[in-house]
Amino acid sequence: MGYEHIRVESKGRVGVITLDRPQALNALCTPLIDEVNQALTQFEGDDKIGCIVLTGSEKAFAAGADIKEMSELTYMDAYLGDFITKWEQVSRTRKPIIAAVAGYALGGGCELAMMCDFIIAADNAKFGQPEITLGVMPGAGGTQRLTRLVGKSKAMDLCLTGRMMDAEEAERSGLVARVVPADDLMTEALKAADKIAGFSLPIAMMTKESVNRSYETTLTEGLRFERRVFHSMFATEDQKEGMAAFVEKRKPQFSNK
Ligand code: CO8
Repeated sequence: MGYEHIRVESKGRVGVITLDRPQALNALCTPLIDEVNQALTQFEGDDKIGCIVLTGSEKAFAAGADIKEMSELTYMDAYLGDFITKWEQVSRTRKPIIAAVAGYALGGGCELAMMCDFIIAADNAKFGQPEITLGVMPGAGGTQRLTRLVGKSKAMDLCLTGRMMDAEEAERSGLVARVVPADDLMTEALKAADKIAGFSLPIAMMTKESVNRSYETTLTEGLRFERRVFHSMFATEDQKEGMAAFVEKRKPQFSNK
C-alpha cells in the first residue's frame, strides 16, 4: 500500500511505522493519522508481526498536532467531528508497540508516544506539552497519561509552563523507559522489539493487557484480573513449551498457541 506521510516496513517479526512529514517536523495532520491507523490495522492482522515500533526522524518524532490544520477549527467542527478520538487507535493496539523517540515530541507528539507501551528515547529527545502557549490545553492524554507517568507536580509544571524537558529528565521522571545515544536509537528499539516478538505473542498481549489494567482499576481488582489471566496461561501450548524448554535446558519454540 502506498503512503504519503509515513513509511511502513517489516523487519523480521517487527513492524516499523516511521512518521515521514519532514517539512512540518512530522506534525500530525489528519491524513497522517489515518495512515498510521491503516498501518496499525495491517500489522495487527498480520500473524507474522509480533511487535510494532513507531518512530519519526532524527529531528522530530512529532512536533504536535498540525497547528495550521487546527487553527480554523470551530467548536462544532471539533465536537461533531469527534476531533482526536480516532487518533487514539495506537492506545487500542493489542500487540506490543514501542515508541522510538528522537528530537521533538511535543503536544500531540508526546501524547502519541505515551499511547505506546513504552518509550525508548534518543539522548537528543525533547518532550513537552506546549499547548498552553497556543491558547489551548493537551487533548489526547497530556493531562491524564502524563500525570500518571510523571506525577502531578511535574505534569503541572510541563502543562502550565509549556516548557520542554530533555531525555535525561524524562527518564528520571518515569516518562521514558531508557535513553540511548541518538545514533543507536533504531538499533536499540529494534533489538527490544525483536526480543518481544520472539516470545509467545498471546502471552505478550495478555501481559500488556494486564499492565494496562493497573491504570484503570483498584489494586484488589487489578490483582484479581492478573490472577485470572495468569491462570488462563496454563491452557496455552506456549506455557507448556516454555517451561519444558527450561527443564530440558534448550531454547523454547513458541507456537503462539
Ligand atoms: N503544526 C504545523 N506545522 C508545524 C508544527 C506543528 N505542530 N511544528 C512545526 N511545524 C512546521 C513549521 O511551521 C515550519 O514550517 P514552515 O517552514 O512552512 O514555516 C516547519 O515545521 C519547521 O518548523 P520551525 O521552522 O518552527 O522549526 P524550528 O527548528 O525553528 O522549531 C519547534 C522547532 C520548536 C518544534 C517549533 O516548530 C514549534 O514550536 N512547533 C510547534 C510545537 C507545538 O506547539 N506543538 C503542539 C501543537 S498543539 C497539539 O499538539 C494539540 C494536541 C492535540 C491532540 C493530538 C493527538 C495525537
